[in-house]
Amino acid sequence: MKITKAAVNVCSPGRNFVTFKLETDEGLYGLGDGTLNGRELAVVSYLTEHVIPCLIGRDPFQTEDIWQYLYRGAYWRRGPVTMSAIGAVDMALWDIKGKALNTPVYNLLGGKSRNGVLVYAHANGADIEETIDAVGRKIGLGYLAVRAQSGIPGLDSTYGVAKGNKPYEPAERGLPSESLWSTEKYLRSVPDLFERLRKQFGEDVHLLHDCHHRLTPIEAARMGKELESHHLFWMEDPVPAELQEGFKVIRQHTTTPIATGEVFNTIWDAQELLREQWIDYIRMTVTHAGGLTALKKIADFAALFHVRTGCHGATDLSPVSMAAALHFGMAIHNFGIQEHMPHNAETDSVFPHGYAFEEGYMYPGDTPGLGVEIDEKLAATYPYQRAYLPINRKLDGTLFDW
Ligand code: GCO
Ligand code: MG
Repeated sequence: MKITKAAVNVCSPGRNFVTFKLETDEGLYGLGDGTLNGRELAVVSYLTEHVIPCLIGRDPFQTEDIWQYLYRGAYWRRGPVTMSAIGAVDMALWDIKGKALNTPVYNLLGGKSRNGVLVYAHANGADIEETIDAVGRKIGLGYLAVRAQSGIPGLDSTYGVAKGNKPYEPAERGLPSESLWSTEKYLRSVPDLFERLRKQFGEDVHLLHDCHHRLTPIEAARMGKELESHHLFWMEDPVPAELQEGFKVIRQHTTTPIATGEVFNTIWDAQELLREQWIDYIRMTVTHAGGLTALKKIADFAALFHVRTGCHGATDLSPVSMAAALHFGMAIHNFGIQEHMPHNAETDSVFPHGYAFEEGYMYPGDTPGLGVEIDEKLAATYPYQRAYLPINRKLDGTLFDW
């Protein structure tokens, strides 16, 4: 079998998605997600100008060789744009492989290791009362694990809290909006939120929280300690992770489990965190980590150090990436949990798919390959729109981490 054609589709059914499509001389095609939130067209150009011409004529079964060709062959390694482009190609190749062998992708990754993929939902509220209600609604929908983010008293808007009645969406059309930040106010409010949530919902539900890289190691250590009695499933991205050693301080002070890695793109971003056992969950995605080929190796390496996966699954990852994550989560042994933010109805109709949610778990379905399609005609009715993630400033105006 040979690759005969490749193209990139950009659409915006509510938010932007970059979808890569590979076609073969045997009439099979594969899809991959290359969406990099807020920097979508950089990946499109990388794929169109630099990658597609090199793929024509290759054997799509050579997932390993093509991965190495794109990673080593470019000379310029790593980085979110490069790795999302490689991720998109790799996903499409596995999709083709599954279709050619007439089997779902999870069977190519080791087969089923579990009955379903445990997922966590998002619950957001402007204040503690609203967040408690939102968590209750997610539990009512059948979720067994819920991430809770609440507005902070004294701050107008903050990470994870939706504007108006719309679901929280991590990108906005137009230029970046700005929010205000106070670590002091944040550190005072989070323990109260989880105390109230445990009182209300008991110990059975898994509760998670995302700090979104906003603390220093010693602040994160304090927060982890104060949250210990509320038994969080994890505290996510407590600090920016460029300095992997920063996690050592947190680890020395608290038993609250730690997750990080949604912005990582290769094993080199995490190898010290893993080797030193400073984290409990690694959150890299199939898209941004360079595809299933790379993520499988990362998960196997993490397994040596008792680290499980907790892949990023926000709405800025398309249904193609979601499907890949579910096949992956079904197959690997050290799966921990998968993030699940349901896409809007427009996105679901542009990307018809076989995966489904039921009673706390998701299932990739048994369609050969990844089990996702793209309706290109419909996609064309939702053209690309420039959009950005917000930025964040401290109360005195200093630009801060978002
Ligand atoms: C999460 C994330 C998202 C990201 C967004 C970036 O845990 O789901 O932190 O909200 O910020 O996906 O593109
Ligand atoms: Mg996060």
